[in-house]
Amino acid sequence: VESSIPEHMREAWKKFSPTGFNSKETFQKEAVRHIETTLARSLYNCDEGAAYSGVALAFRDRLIMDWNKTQQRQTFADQKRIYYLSLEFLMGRALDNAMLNVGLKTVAKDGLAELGFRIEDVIQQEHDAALGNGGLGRLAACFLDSMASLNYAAWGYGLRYRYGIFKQEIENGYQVEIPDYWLDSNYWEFPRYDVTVDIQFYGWVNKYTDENGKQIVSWQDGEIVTAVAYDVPIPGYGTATVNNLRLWNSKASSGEFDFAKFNSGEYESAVADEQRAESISAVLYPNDNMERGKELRLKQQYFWCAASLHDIVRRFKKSKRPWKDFPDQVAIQLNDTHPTLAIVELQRILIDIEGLGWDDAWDIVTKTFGYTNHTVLPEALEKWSVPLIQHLLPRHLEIIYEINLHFLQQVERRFPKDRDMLGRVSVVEESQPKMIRMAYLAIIGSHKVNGVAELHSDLIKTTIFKDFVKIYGPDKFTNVTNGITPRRWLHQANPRLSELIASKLGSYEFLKDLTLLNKLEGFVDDKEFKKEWQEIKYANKVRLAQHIMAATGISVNPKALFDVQVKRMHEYKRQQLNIFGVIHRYLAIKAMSADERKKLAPRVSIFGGKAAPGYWMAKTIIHLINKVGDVVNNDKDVGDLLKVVFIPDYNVSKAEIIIPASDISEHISTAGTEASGTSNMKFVLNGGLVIGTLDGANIEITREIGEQNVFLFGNLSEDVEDLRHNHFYGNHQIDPELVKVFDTIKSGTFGDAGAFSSLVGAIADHGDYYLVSDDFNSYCKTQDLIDETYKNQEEWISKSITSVARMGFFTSDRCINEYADSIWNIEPLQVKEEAEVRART
Ligand code: C3B
Repeated sequence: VESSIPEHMREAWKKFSPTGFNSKETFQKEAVRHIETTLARSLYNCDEGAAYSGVALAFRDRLIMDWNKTQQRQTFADQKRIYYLSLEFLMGRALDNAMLNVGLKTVAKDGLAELGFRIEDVIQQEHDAALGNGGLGRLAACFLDSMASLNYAAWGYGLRYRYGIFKQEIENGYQVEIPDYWLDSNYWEFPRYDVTVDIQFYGWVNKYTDENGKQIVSWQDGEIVTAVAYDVPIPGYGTATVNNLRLWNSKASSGEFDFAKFNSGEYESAVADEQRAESISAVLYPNDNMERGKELRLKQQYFWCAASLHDIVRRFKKSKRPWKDFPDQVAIQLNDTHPTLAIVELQRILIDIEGLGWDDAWDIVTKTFGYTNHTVLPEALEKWSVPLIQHLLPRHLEIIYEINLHFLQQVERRFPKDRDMLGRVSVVEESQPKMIRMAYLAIIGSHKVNGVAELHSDLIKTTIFKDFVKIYGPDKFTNVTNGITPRRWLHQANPRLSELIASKLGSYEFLKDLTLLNKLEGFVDDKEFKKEWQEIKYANKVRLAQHIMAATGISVNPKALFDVQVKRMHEYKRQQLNIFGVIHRYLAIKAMSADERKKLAPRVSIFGGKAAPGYWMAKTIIHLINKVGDVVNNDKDVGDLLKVVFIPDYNVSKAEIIIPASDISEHISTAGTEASGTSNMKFVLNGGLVIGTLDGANIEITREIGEQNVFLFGNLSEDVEDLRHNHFYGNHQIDPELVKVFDTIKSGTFGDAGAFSSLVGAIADHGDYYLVSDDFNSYCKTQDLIDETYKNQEEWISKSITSVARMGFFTSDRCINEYADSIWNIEPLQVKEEAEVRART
């Protein structure tokens, strides 16, 4: 408040507040001004990169004006806020989204054309913001979009990695990782050098009684690293709300950078200290569904949790409310267990710094937090070794033990006869070394725990968290099925389809209320409409074919059936099942007569996805896909009937090209392993059909769009355990068709067979944990059914339209409203009418 301009001077100020642009001319004026002054370029020296920069800066100005007003409005309203803590925000590009959300894309398009640029080319200059691995990170980005679009007062908190997820290149069929330095020409962040938090590590715990006889606990010495805030504006669609994503950057605290050392000539060692501090936010860990227990990762987690909580507490304290009001003002959502230390940190702040009693503090903590679980895979469930936490965060370890003690006492009172229960649910795993089970800590410290699709939410209740359901009762556990933002994943990725839909529904209102799509069902028999629908798919396939040519040199026929599997490479997602199916198809084609070949629908099998750099098996699958491609694509017998493509460096902006171009996409995880999946929703929303197992959100998609519109196959999740058991203790027979595929690989058809022996061996000799062999037959049969169905284009298009019409449920807007209702207990903050109404183009 001290920093605000005195009342009587505000008129002078307001006179000069920027008003932004809303016409072609004013847009051009702003863009050219930025190009000539901010960037020091001229009309003799302006390439597409400079044009992008100028346009981005102009739109950034626009956003930040609304951002300022939103922040004022939210401060003034003094209502509850949502804080979404996520180590990953996979945002992709920002410019197109900003143009769309402020409703000025047409203005920019026309303005740019007059200045000599095509808007598509300019948009493509932007480097993806790739601060995430896959589904979990992209979900966080969709949530930010929905929270702003629905006018919730919401902040995202994350880390400002200097290097996002690595760039993938393919060399001789192998994945090669290239660092993704993305911060040059990033116009979408505002450094707040004045918003800093000092974060402590290491040191020791001092306990003493002060002069008033009070017990004091103080965490002393150790090392201090400073967190500096970088703010990223998050515009809502069709609203003036612009929320904030705050990313923390680590730097040496001024105390840490040792000037004495520096002056005394120990320059290198002073710089080394500085670099050590900066390394905390240097790089995103590239593992998806896999935790590796590295000390630097734990440092990242604490650094980010502590900085965020400090910020949240600082904001709350400005309101001068009593502490018991904290949960009425603050809802913190934990995106998986990565931010679980925030629970411990809030308890520490309340008892050690603010002087609350344990029980009062703990009551506040548990009312504040909600925890979302995103996986049941054992290798992804976080555990941290006790010695490591002891070393890095000695006070937090004490608090964790105390939380556990209180919890176990409560369990013992409720289940006095069940001694095993205590060992099973203890936060401390009695291993060597002892480990802290972060998911258990997250459950104990939260008032709600949710899974991300119905099957997944049921599974966590009956498997990994079964005991906790007994202890807390079923109401603590809930489901919120994931969703996606239709702004990016329909309108932005597939503008022509969006336009066609709008022409039938009369407006773009469906982008705000996706259930309106159901009106499309009225047009499934409209010949003209169906023709346009088909043409748009074809145009999207032509666009993808061009990208494939540019990226890989492979020529594909856009009239062929495009069969796509793009997602992180993981054994449980079973890209190996897909490529084995492709080999099976290749063998079948080779064995066909010329006549039979004529009847087959040509197909392009398209793969994309990154493997974690240390995940050998996933890398082997990439290698096999590429080697199969080399052989199949150059086989004269095959021609256009089958092409196999691996698109390198799958990311958000490539997804926007790939997804609208698919006829069939594959979501074929072993039943019970894929918590939800979200690309399945994106593909169907863009008029693609899916082949899938009864896993994750596939089940709910099927329920919504109808079984006749989905190609389902494979074993059910309830049978997986028995099947696995049989592989080890029964007589494990590999499917004979799969044996032929293996024999082909072993014969060296795709190069050195030794390169693939571990992949084949995992199935043939080591128990086939992911049930590839069990599902192979029904997978291949279902693929044959797809070929048949595709031949009847009329029927195919009807399925496509009907499916899109029934996808309303899967918007992240619905999902966020459910969180708001059942977990956060928060209402939107309405924006005044005049600001609300915006041109939507
Ligand atoms: C993913 C899951 O694997 C997906 O099924 C799910 O749709 C998304 O989260 C979003 O809920 N996930 C991930 O990307 N990374 C993890 N560490 C755990 C789950």
